Amino acid sequence: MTAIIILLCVLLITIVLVQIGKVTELTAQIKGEREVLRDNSKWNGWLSVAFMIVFLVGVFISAWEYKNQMMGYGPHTSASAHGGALDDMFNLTLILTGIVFVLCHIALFWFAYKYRWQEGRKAQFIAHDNRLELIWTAVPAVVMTILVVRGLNAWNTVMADVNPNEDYIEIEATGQQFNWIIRYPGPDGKLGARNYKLTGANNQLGMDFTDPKTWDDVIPGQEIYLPVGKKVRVRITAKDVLHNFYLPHFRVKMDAVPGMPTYFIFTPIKTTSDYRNELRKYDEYNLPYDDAEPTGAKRWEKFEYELACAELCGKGHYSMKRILKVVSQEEFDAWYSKQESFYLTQVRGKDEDPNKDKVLDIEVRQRAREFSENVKKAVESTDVADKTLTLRHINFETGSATLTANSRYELDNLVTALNAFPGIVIEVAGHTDNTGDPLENQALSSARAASVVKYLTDRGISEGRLRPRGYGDTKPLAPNDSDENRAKKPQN
Ligand SMILES: [Cu+2]
Repeated sequence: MTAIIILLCVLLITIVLVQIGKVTELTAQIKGEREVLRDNSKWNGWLSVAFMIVFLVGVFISAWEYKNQMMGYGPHTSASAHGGALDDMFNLTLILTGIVFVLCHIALFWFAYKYRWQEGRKAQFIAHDNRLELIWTAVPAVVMTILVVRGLNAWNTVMADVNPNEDYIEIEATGQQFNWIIRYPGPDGKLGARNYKLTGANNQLGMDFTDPKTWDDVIPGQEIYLPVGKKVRVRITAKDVLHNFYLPHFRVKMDAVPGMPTYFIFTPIKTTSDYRNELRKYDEYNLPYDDAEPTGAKRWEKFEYELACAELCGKGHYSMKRILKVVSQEEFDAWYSKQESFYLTQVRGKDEDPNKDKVLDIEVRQRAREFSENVKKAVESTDVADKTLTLRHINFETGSATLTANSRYELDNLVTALNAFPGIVIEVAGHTDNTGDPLENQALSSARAASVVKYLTDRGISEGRLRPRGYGDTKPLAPNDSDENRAKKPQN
């Protein structure tokens, strides 16, 4: 039905147009062709002038109206050190092309008016003019040279790589459908190696955990933090399709290309709260953030820097937005110290951990720190519970009193503690789990306590300070209800 109506409408409009054509022809015949030509020319001329004025006024009004949404105007000044140079380039280009645009626009429509057809006027033809040719070749060439040279200069400054001795932090952004995986180096300041063949459900980046530099790398949650005033080098990669690492407030924009690492270096110069305070001066940012809550937070209070993907990378493209917080160095350090190593929290000890049988340097350091804190507490405390130290990382071969190679780290911590506090005397208590014969377990626990004592005396601790004792399976460290718990064998 709708189709028939549309068809009818088209038919009727065609008939109307044909009829109008016929009427025009008829009037032309009555008035004479010349008369019609003169009228048409006059109308066209005046309409050209009207269009010239209306369009120009419209251009200026809309440019003024939207200037705050355009980069570098109103509230959205650059928040990075290099951004100002890029904004200046855009401004210069805008001014130069703006002048050319206005002149061309006026000339085009003024000429259409001025040289409209008029009775008795003949066109004057100019075949060639060297001076004109020179002017309109030389002027654009000079202007283009200025723009290109300035542009190259800015490009070389913005894209210059960091000097290895410089103070900077390097992070990594990997785009995938549809999110950014951001990786920070751990306290070593270095990002570990990656190998795409290692990519898996629990290792989205394909981090190579045989490289010690990956051990402390951090993959933070939704919010990304950066310290103000510090140079940031972002390594940019992609896993599937083209993405684009885009921080509009910092004038940072770089393609993320699968198989081709790119980078961008920038220095944030305004913290999130600095930027909010700038927005505060503008009326549009003093409107309520949520229209449903007119007395609630204002727009400037809710402002956040955003990381977006500026490549149409698929239908979930929009969801690649992330919040970036630029904070003071102290706030950054506080946030950073709370971040946990991806490897140690997600991968360590699991099947995919290539270092399962090794004790890592960072673990050794961490255990030594924990141990010395516990010893200090035990020495100072009067509570019996505090005086019992569980040596969690000492293990024996199953059913034997032979210490595993990895047990030495904890025992060395104990040697350090005994040397630090020469006055203390300890009871070394051996335990077993409750599988097997209780009598045998009793013997085994005593033997285990003895091998710990031997280890300690071999390292210069006097035997008089050590009281070995076997508790058998009577005092297990963990309830004897699972294989995992049975593996825990404390000494105190
Ligand atoms: Cu994307």
